[in-house]
Amino acid sequence: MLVVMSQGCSPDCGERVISALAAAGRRAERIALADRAAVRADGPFDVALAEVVGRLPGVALVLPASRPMRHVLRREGRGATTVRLGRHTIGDGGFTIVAGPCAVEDEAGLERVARAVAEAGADVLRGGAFKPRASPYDFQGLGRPALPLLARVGAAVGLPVVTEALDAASLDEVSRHAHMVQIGARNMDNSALLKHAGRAGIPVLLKRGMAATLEDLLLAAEYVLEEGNPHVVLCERGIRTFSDHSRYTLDLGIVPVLKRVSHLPVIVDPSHASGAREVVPALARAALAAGADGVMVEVHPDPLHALSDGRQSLTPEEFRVLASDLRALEPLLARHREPVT
Ligand SMILES: [Mn+2]
Repeated sequence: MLVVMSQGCSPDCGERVISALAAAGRRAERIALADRAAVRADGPFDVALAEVVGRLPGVALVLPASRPMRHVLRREGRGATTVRLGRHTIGDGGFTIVAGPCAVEDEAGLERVARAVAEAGADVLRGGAFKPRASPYDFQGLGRPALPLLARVGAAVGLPVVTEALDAASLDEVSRHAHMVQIGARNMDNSALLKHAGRAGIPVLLKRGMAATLEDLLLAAEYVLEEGNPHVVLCERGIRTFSDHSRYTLDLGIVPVLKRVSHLPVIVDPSHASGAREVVPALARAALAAGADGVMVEVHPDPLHALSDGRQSLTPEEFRVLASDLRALEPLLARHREPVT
């Protein structure tokens, strides 16, 4: 458990936290974060104890984490981080809709989807060039040739582009053609790639690993920020549980917690989480209600014949309905996305 103190709180406040933890049988020690003090306690996270400690004077946050974080935690007196992609900004209180095919398959198909999602009100175009697939025998993406294609089509429909990189070489390629690089769930704990993205300076869409805790995800983002790149958007995309009715379990519960403890924008990917087209709109609407800064949704002109993830891809018409529902709900739920101070 990590108890983050307010900036400039007196040493007495820290002592009171340590005493309260000691009374609950926890060994605790004072540690220094970048701009303030914190107390780290041994043992598992305890919700009731966190509530008791959270009410003590001078306590800013109580986190289910034990390792220090210098950059990703919410900072007093400073607003939430916004990430700019071309003319669009993520995390400014608006709701960002990222949409497009799982993979770029060919120019004509990409152009059809891009036009459809742009007309339906999407803010950002997605499309995979390098695909990290579960099987080496599955379609691996078009690779490098897909990048200029994405850039051309994005510019033609007026949308910034996000696409995934798998390693340092593909990240450099992506940086030359896209507005944002995605680091996928399978690469979330690839610290070399995270550092490389940090040094590259390009905005990063960081997806939560399928077995990553809140602390794991925040520490992964910490790698990018530590290298001097503050343009990070976190993405919940479903975790592995015992559930057998969907591909993964969308952990919407992490959204309000991330928004409370971190200044980074948070978006939700209901497509990869559910793996099922008919479930995606409900989860996307729920993500908006949970306070996410946006969603990322897969759309394909002919899902039955998609080379990857067709089962979870919306048709352009289904996406048009979803986008219009989200835009209608957005003003009702806007106050839940306002930066917490
Ligand atoms: Mn996909």
